[in-house]
Amino acid sequence: MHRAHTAFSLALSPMAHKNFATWLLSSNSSQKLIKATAAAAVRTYNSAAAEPFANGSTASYVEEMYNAWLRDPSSVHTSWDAYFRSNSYVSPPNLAPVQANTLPLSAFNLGGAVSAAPDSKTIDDHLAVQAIIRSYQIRGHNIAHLDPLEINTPDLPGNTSTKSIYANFSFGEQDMERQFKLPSTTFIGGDEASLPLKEILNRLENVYCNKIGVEFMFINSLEQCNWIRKRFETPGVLNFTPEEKRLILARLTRATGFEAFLAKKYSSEKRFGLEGCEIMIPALKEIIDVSTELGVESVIMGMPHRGRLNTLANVCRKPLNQIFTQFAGLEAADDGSGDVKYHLGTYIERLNRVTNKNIRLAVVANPSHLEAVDPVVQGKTRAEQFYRGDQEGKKVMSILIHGDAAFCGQGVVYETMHLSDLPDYTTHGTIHVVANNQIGFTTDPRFSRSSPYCTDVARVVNAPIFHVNADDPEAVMHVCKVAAEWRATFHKDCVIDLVGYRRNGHNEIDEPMFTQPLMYQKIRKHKNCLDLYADKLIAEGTVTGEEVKSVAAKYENICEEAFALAKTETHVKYKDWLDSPWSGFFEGKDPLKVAPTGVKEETLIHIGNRFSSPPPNAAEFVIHKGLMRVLAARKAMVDEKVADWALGEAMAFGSLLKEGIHVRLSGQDVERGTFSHRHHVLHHQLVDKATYNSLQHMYPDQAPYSVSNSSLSEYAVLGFEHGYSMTNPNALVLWEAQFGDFSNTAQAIIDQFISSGQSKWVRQSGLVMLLPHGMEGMGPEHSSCRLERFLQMSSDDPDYFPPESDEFAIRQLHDINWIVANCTTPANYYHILRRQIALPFRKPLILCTPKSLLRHPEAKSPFSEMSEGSEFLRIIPDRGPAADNASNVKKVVFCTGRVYYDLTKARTEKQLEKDIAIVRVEQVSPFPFDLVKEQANLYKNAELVWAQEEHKNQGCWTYVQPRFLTALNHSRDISQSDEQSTFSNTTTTTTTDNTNHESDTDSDSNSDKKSKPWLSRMFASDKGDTVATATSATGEFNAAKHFDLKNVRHDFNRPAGDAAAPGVRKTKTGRKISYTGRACGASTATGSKAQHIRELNALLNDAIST
Ligand SMILES: Cc1ncc(C[n+]2csc(CCOP(=O)(O)OP(=O)(O)O)c2C)c(N)n1
Ligand SMILES: [Mg+2]
Repeated sequence: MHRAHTAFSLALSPMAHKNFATWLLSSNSSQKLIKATAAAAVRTYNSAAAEPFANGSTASYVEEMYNAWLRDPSSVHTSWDAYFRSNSYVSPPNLAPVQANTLPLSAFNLGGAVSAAPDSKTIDDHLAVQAIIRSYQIRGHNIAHLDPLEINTPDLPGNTSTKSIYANFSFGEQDMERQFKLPSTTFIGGDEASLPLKEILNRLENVYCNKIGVEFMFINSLEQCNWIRKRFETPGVLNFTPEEKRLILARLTRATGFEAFLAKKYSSEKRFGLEGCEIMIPALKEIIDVSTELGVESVIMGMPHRGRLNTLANVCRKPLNQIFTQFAGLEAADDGSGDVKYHLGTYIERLNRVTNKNIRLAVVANPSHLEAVDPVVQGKTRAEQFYRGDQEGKKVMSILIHGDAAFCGQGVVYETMHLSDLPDYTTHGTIHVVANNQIGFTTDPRFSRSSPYCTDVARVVNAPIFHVNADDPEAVMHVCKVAAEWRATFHKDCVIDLVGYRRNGHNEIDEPMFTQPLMYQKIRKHKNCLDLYADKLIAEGTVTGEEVKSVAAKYENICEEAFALAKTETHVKYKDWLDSPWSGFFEGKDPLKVAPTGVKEETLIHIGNRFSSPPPNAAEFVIHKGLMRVLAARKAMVDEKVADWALGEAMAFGSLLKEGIHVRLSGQDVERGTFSHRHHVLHHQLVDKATYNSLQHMYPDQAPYSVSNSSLSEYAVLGFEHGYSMTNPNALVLWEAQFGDFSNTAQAIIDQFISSGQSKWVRQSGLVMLLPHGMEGMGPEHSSCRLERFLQMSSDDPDYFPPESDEFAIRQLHDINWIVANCTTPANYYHILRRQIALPFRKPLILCTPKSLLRHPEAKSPFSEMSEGSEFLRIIPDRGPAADNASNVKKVVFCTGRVYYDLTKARTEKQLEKDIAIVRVEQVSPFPFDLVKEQANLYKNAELVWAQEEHKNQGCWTYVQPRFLTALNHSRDISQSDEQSTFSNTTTTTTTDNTNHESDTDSDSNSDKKSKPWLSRMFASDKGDTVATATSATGEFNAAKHFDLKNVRHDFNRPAGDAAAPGVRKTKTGRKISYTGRACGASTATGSKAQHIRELNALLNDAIST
């Protein structure tokens, strides 16, 4: 404490930088730096104190100590007093032992002064040399030759020449031959303990200011700093054997040859080539080689467009013909919507020829949204580590590849970085590779970031950053080797910044001279990396010119053969582009059979008892009194055989765990639950970190349960859980938003992955999104999860009533992109969670979850609704007097979610139980057409109303209205000619064809037409012939490819078939559904609590009246 204080005040005192080390500070920013240094001194004091005497980081401290001691020996700690009085080195308390290459100063003949006790000048000079060494280590990267074009330097203050490192110091030419002892914080000496100053400077210059710029001195660990210093400073680290050089050359030849081949064969196609940064391919291979050698068996990669095809071809060794078929515009032979070739993923198992070990490589499919794939890769990696029991990340690792502009521009990079060290999210070190071509589309770095480097974001997690000139293959390989070893040693993130350039425009068709004329003039004259390296190897005699040519020709032949093979392909197969195959999951399964979701009552009782019990060692484990009451209340419910929301959820989790299904719940504050209802983790009130999680102790052979409070991020954490869910279908992965509306900060994950992943990339996911939702007077935020948005993205056709059969529900689920539901009972919540696993396929589930219902006395379910024979109810019909007296019921109110409880209360108060039926739509999408029809038929004389508490333009209304009409039209007599007339706004019907209008009585008779996608139905010719379709098994339709314009019927006012504008279509009997609820609103605001209650009452009055 005392020393920390001293260090702080010394650093702040003007003297601290007057006499010493002023050269460290550039004039214009010195004040800022002094403060920063002061803060850093305090923050990093402990690690600095562990350093041996007079090393770089404590040099100024020791100097000040020494000066203070000269003035007044009693002003310093007695250990320092003893040191300064002694003639030889005495290790002060708490300081690390002398290192192998550290000898007392007195052991040297320092500049001719033969003396047992060095004079103060000698000490000053040594301290200065040490400070110079440290300065190189800290700031050498600022002036390293990183840019192959030599036009961009990091935007840092001060001089960029070497002199700036030590210009203000007083060494002159005469000092250059003086021998200086090397501190233990440098390895430039190798076996030598001292070197002449000139040699010290030369070596430092070479290590830190050449083609590699290492940024690492901000790391808070001395051990890690030393580790890095050793890897870069040790003499000879950059010496490669001829074999190694040939391997680099061969790999570079392939990387370069691949782009050249594509350019030749598909000159007008976009491919986002890697030219200017081809070294990325050998770099990735080096990382993988070294990592495999160190034990890694599976590498999961995420990357954007740039160099993606090259990576697939030359890193993953994906068959070239499969890649080339992507250029041919072939039809798909299977599911998948033909996402562009540089977005598809892949998965390959192969032998690594360098290490002779088997390795799995996956490149995760990624959307255009740059960096969105990062957390997905991390989640997938984490899951793979989990399932392999790889708790330290020794077998599975991730590599994330970034563009320079995206890496610094996209916030999700930062959010993902912050997962890197969290216990339940870490992947034990990710290697980030930035393909830094010093441009983003058309924008220069100086306009796209405010930080000196595009990699600065990584500093927040203390990741070392290795900048390297992409034109120096050997420097790049060294950096990659160090990065792989770093990860294997410390299991922490690190960054490789490959500074190259972009030879062409953003894509190959783009003209870069419009915007970067000078840069491109330089690029045009710049030899490519392969040629530069080949010239070097030829000049030094490692290879001959003929060899270089023959390696290139050989690869071109390989490409030609694959090209010929690709020409024989007639279809692309999306199955070849799956990044997460679920081997064995689909095989032998009936795709339309759902396993039962009810379980034995004794199982429920067992889970309930465990869930409501304190830890087995309850006597020592002190639980908060409030939680004792919660547990007691749970126990009482179990005794009564009823469950509230939290208990229903625990029943679902517990029963799945019993069945061997891993459950993972993640999100902000999920362990307790935002609304303090869950309490899965009990905390010992007296012992830190002592916790008990009963769901982890339900059964001895259960699957693991994990519940994790996450970082305060939606984008990264939702992406992470999505990635986790992709890995293994036999797991229930749930992400919970704090309040439903916060999910919109993860919108890119929702849009780009969750809603569309299957249709784009044939990738299924059973991820559950729990979104607290309900207008409860809490203001514009915290109320709505924006259910309407999820519904709008649902692929459920509003105008198509699928054929009715026993398999209606499962077929709908099979065909939909995701499920959207709003359950009102714990039992239904329990069933829908279990159904996620019971389904023979996986679909994401968007689930509105309640807030006030968590404690609502009526929102409870008897065990009988969860036990064997019970199931998820898509609709919960009215079970009261109205149902017994259906034909006399005057009104049926359909609703979803918590408003149901308000409606029933109002109905009871008004004694209208016989007159008004209330039907809950629990699964909103896919829409339960069949059950709605059934309910409407049951109450045949009743008026039909949809009641919702959300505003009219929000919630379910716009989604359910057209679907109600479709459902109703199937339940009433309605002839085709009648139907014509029911289109009240039909103005320009240009066809006499009625064949697309569905018969209300025989829904199967038109099933062929109905089962066609809407575009196909819309554009079918008058004669009923169909346009060519690319309908996949999942019902996707590639309109762009298959528009047959000859067949297009130009009638956009009135879609053919069963489509109709919402609200205008009526049945023959005039049956329709009307809306009751709030008017449209610009936000989800309901005003003050009082206003909210007024509006809710108005809704209830309206809905509950006859
Ligand atoms: C989130 C997002 N915003 C914008 C874009 C459009 N866009 C595509 S590439 C690109 C430039 C990317 O630059 P950089 O990250 O440096 O990669 P490079 O293309 O240079 O390899 C932009 C802005 C995008 N794909 N994703
Ligand atoms: Mg770029």
